[in-house]
Amino acid sequence: MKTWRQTPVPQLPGASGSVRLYDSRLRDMVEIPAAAERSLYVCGITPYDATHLGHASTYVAFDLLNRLWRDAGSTVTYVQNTTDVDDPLLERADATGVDWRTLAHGQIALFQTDMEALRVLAPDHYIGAVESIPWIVPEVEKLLADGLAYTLGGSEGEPDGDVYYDVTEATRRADSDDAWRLGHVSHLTVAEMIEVFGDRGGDPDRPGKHSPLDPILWREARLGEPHWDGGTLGPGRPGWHIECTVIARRFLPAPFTVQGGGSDLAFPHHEMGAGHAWSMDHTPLARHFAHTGMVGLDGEKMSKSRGNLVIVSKLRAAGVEPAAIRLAILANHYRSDWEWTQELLDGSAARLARWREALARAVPGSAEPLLSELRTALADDLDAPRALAAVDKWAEDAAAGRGESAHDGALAADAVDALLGVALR
Ligand code: 5CA
Ligand code: ZN
Repeated sequence: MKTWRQTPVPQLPGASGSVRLYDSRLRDMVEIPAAAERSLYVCGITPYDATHLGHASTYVAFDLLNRLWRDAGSTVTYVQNTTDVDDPLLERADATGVDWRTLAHGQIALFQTDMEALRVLAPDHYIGAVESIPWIVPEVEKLLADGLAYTLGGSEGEPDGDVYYDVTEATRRADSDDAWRLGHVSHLTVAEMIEVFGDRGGDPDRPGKHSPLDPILWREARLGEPHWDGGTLGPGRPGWHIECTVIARRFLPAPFTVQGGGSDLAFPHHEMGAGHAWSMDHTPLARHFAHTGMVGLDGEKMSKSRGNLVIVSKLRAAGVEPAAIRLAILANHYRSDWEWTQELLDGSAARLARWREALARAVPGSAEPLLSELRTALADDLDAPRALAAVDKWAEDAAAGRGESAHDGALAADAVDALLGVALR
């Protein structure tokens, strides 16, 4: 699938080094050394509604990592999917009388425009679930053949032939520290998993499953639902977790460096994806898992299903500058849960104006130390609030002094652009 237009990144003198990142599987900080190659998979949107601030903050967070690795001289391979066929998308299409493909294509186009406006670097591969179906079918067939998946007989209202992943059997086969077992990524207890599974795309109450937590791998065609050739599986469509697993395996090394997404994806999505990958070829899916905090509005997680949304494209249409939106996101640490407010946005627009005014009055010799502070802050678990404070200080010094170093103004602007993704000129 087409990705969005690439944002130019200014070249900076010197280079970033290793990055400390909180790995949510290890529940600890890890030191990721600078290396020639780095790989990143960030779970993309389900395109049934417009991009909201929660989505945007997740993509901006991983964009910081992407930028930092590039600044360290790494060649980064970045893959993002889009879940362009799924239950919520089909339900929305039905409810609004729009063809599901038209809905998905429209929302993907809008998302890509938002990402471009927010200067999120484009992925190297932007892959839809639909286009990945021919790669998924053989993997599900193999899991069945290996006894790690099973087919469910029909029950009331459900046809024969849905294929489920057997989490108990996969856990039973775990034979090394690296091997996946249920809870390997999310560390939730079984009771906690069961509690959230139903709200996060799972079907804990479906009769006949070996475990309530078994996720679906292949859903047999239902009347009126889109379906594709599934080889020996019969016509149908894939389950959510196997899509990301197969896409990541196809376009990235095994294991790749970081799997990213919001904290709501740790379970079941990243948990099950890691399981599928291990079951496929006894290699971890990703070396590290990183999760962003949830953005809320009026005390609740911002979500399409709740409808309490601040939509990026609507803000832009109302004349809000994307750089101000990006700064509002960066004012919060990516791992914290935070609230979107109008004051936050107003404050960010004012900050952007202060930084811009400072460019022409830069104190001579001030840009190199700023660049190094930005690198240090971001290398410490992507500490964007600390990076913003460093630019604030730099801008205050510029406003207070009589300097007007064109060199320092230009270098500071390049540093803010390359590392924070905020264009000041
Ligand atoms: N298509 C799947 C991933 S394969 C999906 O979760 N789509 S989504 O549209 O629901 O979310 C896209 C990304 O935004 C995910 O990484 C999700 O964790 C993140 N996200 C969703 N809501 C929020 C929120 N309120 N705050 C922060 N991140 C969020
Ligand atoms: Zn995903």
